[in-house]
Amino acid sequence: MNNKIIIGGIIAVVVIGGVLFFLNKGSSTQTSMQQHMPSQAQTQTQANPTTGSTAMAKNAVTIQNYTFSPATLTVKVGEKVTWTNQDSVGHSATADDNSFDTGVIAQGKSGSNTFTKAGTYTYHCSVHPMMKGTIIVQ
Ligand SMILES: [Cu+2]
Repeated sequence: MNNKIIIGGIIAVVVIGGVLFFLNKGSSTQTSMQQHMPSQAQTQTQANPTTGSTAMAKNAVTIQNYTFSPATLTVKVGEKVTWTNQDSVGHSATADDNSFDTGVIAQGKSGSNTFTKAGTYTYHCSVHPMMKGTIIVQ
């Protein structure tokens, strides 16, 4: 009799454990989806509704060794430019005419701006004003 109770208890623990494992898997998937939410909210405050790896690959400027690379980038009207900081110090991409400002971007992070008007936009880093770059919007 006691053995049956113990075996029944073990089976119950295994079944409950299995259910909890799958529930946990489900919630961790949800968590990874939710992690995209803050970046979207952040982007919206910067008036850039679109995010995504495809957009990042295109029109990407890398900030490394206190340099914007490429220093001059040509894009089309309506396109988004993404700056990714590879330096351990923070940098920004700030328009000389203040028409856009990514804010200070930490190491490994990105900032972006969508250019809706044609023109030549010279910009600099607000932390290190000697860092300069140009976006040409056609
Ligand atoms: Cu800088």
